[in-house]
Amino acid sequence: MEQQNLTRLGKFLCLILRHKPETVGITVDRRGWADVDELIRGVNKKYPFSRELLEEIVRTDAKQRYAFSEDGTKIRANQGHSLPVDLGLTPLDPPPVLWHGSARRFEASILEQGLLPQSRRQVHLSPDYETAVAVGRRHGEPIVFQVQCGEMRRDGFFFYRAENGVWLTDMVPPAYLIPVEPD
Ligand code: HQG
Repeated sequence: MEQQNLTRLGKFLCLILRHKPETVGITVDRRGWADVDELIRGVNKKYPFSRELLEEIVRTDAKQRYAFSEDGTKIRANQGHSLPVDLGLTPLDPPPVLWHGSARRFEASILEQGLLPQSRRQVHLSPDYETAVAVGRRHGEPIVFQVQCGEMRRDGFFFYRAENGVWLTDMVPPAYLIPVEPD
């Protein structure tokens, strides 16, 4: 299938698996897993869909947003949920710093309140500066914060790494944020 259509279907899959499984009449379990057959039947009511197409979307997704269960009968989004799921990830020691990209219009509020998960379950942090700039640009003029994760960890905060390399934490108080001006 053409990349453009794959991307469109991928966005729909994100909506279902992260936010609104009811859109296609399915549910996800507390770990975020949806039954693959139910998902295919559900999506099929709106668009022609198949296991092959689902596998192509999962395989070609630029951010590796989805994962199949080991036996291939279930699928979930690796991160980005607003649904109340617990991915069951093991806390990990983070690198000394990670990065968060946001938009200029949120800067004052972030410096006052810290990073909050807003509509998602957790705050998303990028492993490198360039990725953070790209994440920030989705929202407008990008700004980037360097997040002092080593220090946070020593102070008792927990960090998790989603299967696609995105780091997750519950919130980041302003004291651990260093604004970095993009070039
Ligand atoms: C901002 C994408 C005001 C935060 C990306 C962000 C990522 C605050 C926005 C993943 C704030 C929420 C997540 C505060 C945080 N005051 N604004 N106190 N605290 N914000 O989309 O991190 O393509 O929910 O900076 O690549 O942008 O979907 O989070 O700008 O990995 O797979 O509130 O989503 O991946 O926006 O993006 P989002 P995000 P996907």
